[in-house]
Amino acid sequence: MKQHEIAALFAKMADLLEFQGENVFRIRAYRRAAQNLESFSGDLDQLAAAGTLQELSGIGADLAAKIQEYLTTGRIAAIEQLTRSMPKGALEMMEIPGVGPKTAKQLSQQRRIASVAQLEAAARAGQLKGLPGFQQKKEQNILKGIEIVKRGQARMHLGLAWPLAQEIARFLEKVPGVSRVSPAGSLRRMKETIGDLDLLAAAAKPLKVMDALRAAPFCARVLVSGETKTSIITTGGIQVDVRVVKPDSFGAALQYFTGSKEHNVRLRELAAKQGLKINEYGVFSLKTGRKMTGREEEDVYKAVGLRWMPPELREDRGELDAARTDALPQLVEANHLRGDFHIHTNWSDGSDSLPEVVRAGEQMGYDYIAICDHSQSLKVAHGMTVERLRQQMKEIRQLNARSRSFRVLMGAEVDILNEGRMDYPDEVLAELDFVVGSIHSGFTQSEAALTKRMITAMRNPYVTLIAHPTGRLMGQREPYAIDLEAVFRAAKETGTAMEINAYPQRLDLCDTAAHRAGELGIMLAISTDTHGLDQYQNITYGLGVARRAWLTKRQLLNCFSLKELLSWIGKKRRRA
Ligand code: DGT
Ligand code: CA
Ligand code: CA
Ligand code: ZN
Repeated sequence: MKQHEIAALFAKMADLLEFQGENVFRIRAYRRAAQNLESFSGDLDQLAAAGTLQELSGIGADLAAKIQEYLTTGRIAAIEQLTRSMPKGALEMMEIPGVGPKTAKQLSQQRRIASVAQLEAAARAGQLKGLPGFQQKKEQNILKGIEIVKRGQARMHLGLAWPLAQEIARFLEKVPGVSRVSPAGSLRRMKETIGDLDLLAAAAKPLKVMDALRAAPFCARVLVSGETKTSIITTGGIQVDVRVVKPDSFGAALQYFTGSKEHNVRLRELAAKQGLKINEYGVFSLKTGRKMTGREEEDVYKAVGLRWMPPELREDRGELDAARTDALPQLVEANHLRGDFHIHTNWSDGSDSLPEVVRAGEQMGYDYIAICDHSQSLKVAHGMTVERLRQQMKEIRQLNARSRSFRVLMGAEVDILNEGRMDYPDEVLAELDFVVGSIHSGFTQSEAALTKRMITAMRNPYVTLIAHPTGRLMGQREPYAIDLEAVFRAAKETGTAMEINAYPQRLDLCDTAAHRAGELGIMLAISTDTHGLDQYQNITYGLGVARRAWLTKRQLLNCFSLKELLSWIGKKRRRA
């Protein structure tokens, strides 16, 4: 499997030589050798031992010596030396799609460009046109290439990272010799965005796992690969770090690589005070150096006198103190959830029919769902007129007549219009079981105006839940200006619930806001805003936010039984 690493180095060598303006035959020789190595399926170590590396197609004495050097030392000195001689920024520029060695050379020698940022500025200002062979199109291509690189470096949302991590975990579990696999890092903590994916495996022979990983169908590029860690770029352009440890260190490694870094620093401080050292291999006595434990994560915490705590809490937000005083919350769990609110069908902008959506909700194992299609003003989403809403209610009543164990609540996602008026009259809202209030327009209003608008809606006795309270769409739209503290006070006062919208680009409320809401004693609800059947599964991400917010099942409307739920909704209505 080392052939892939050497192939990558040879390809880099070709680029470096081209930058230096070296002999084209030499450059071509490296490129060809890289390609041949890439498709070689034998054992390089064996060839090297037999002294027959030169029998490989395209490998002469010089390249055979370099392969031998890599096999024995893990590096190729000539390549490192050439890398050091490159002008500042040139290597980074060569990573940009559309910028090869020749262009990078022009840019750094003729324009003294020394970073990607400088390159971007020059291309935007149209300053590259004078270079030989440069047309305007090339400037545009460079800007596009920079965009692609930046996107690759940007953090991805959970909806992308989670399924990929599951796929890679399943792959690792099937590698012979692997006894345990777990996601780690920010993904295991269910952070709303993920920098890179981290996975951990236990195996007696880690190198075998590394070999399998480099040959995996989802692996597009190998960044580094050694005894304990392999980093790859997937075919989808995502960086994945996989660490493999011996089974008796699995718990310690899992604790370490789950993080967060801040949590780990705190935990290690605590350990040091007790004469202990914690690292990724285990818990050790500072005095004797003896390893005390490390197989299970629980043992690591126990060694410093703490209870195990869920990864979602490990952000250095007071969880270690809470663990010490036995004040950790009993976090909400997937099997506590009895229903989902805020579900769309093809009566507005959902893609599936009411019966299909209902059946899928039942298959989620829920006791109830609330169908909440859009209201009349939201024309882009085919908002329903009062007449259509009443037709839908009729169909829901018919569906309910057929099932005793599952209840479909008649609801609507009703626009909160300017000034806080609702998009259906009160007598229509009164016919519904569940009303979601949403702001979908006028995002540019002042903070004062938006806050007042939302609070006015919350004073309406029929509004059960405020959907996606800040309106953010990650990567697309910032939250609108709203005074959440004032909104939360109104929620408390009026008995209105606040949503944790589980759609991965929204996750709105976010973890810290939901935590604050929980602290103030406000009822919350996780809902998926499902527009297609597979989106019911997004509940996982909303659950992650709720757990990161320290919430328990008593604080979430969708952990209530149907009876408790209806009574909770009725309380606000009766109070008015
Ligand atoms: P990300 O990838 O930016 O979303 O965030 P993480 O938390 O996944 O961070 P990452 O991938 O850099 O590292 C994974 C874990 O490894 C991290 O959560 C804690 C641990 N770790 C990494 N670097 C350090 C460090 O310098 N000190 C300590 N104590 N732990 C570290
Ligand atoms: Ca990570
Ligand atoms: Ca990482
Ligand atoms: Zn919606």
